[in-house]
Amino acid sequence: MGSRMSDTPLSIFGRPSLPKGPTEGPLTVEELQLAARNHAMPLEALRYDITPAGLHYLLIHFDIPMIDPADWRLSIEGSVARRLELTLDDIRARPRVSLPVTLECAGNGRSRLHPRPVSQPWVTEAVGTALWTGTPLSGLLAEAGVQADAVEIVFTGADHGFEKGEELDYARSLPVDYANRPEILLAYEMNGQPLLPQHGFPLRLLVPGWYGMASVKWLNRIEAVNRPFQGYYQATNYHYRSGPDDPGVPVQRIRPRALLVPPGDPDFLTRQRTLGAGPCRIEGRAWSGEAPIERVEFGVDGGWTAAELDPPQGEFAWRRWTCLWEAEPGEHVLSCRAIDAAGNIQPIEPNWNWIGVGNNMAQAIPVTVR
Ligand SMILES: Nc1nc2c(c(=O)[nH]1)N[C@H]1C(S)=C(S)[C@@H](COP(=O)(O)O)O[C@H]1N2
Ligand SMILES: [Mo]
Repeated sequence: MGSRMSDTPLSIFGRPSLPKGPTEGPLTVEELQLAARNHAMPLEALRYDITPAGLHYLLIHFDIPMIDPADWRLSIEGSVARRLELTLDDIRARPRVSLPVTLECAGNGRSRLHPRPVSQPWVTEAVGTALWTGTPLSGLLAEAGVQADAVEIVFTGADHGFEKGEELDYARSLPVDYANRPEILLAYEMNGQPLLPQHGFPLRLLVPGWYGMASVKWLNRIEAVNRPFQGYYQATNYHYRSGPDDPGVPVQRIRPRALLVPPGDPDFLTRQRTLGAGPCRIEGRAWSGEAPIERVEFGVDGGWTAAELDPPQGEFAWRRWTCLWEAEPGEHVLSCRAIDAAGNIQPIEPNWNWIGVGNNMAQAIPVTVR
């Protein structure tokens, strides 16, 4: 018992301290606690063009704020000609746009890294595609009159907490020019319903094509600033860093990824799949925030075949693909990889970095064919 305790940090109470950096050690209770709060999208939900809201992944750093829409206001302030303070009805009265958008957490794939950065331990399914409805941010920025000296727009959510000893609001920024792109929305509906509390009710920013961290939930303040924003989630976190002393480069667009719906039936505990021999229609989805999806390949035991692509359902949403597989009896590992029009090809090997972001290594699904 004593010796087990020393190498197993698995006790909620009086547990030894967390590993200081990436680790090969057992999963900690802190990671389990995060994984239970922030769920992924079950892979079978890749079958839907639009992910039902309850199956969409979630990533919430602090607590979900409870917001009474009657008291809630959005302020647009800072380096603007007119400070605006808007109710939800004011925002709903502005031009209305709906866009299918695939969101993916930058940490997706983290738990497949060796050593593993200690954080939300995603496997491969921190993704979802919703039909988001809102008003283009550019219209409200024009109403407020962003001044010529402004360089960035800062977006702040109502949630609040601590990370690495710093007391924080969740806040992110975009360059002024980027913030004016037409696809950037202030979204108040997801799949035709008001946002759920966990997805940012009553209003969230949506930055299509970028990893999820850019799409600030529970948005209540927009500020035009005249120097680059240095907030924790902008300047410190969400960087590709080689080690603790490397400032790294900012995480922005979603790297290409394809996922397949695991065929056959799962074992409850291991999720090992079993299916019958013969022709098997494999289906999946592929997306990239860098450029349109150009090709998807389906892999069996290290050999690759081109998949068929369905028509795209929008510039910012995943694309369905299928491939007919002649399943032969035995043990196999199924995989897939996406290639985009900018020539980005999804790697087979892990993309390691200090905080475990952007690991788009190909999925690997062991199956037994009988
Ligand atoms: N205010 C706020 N916005 C946030 C977050 C957060 O914790 N607080 N998490 C971000 C991250 S890291 C991701 S991946 C997405 C997740 O959005 P979803 O939970 O709606 O899928 O929200 C982003 N916006
Ligand atoms: Mo995320």
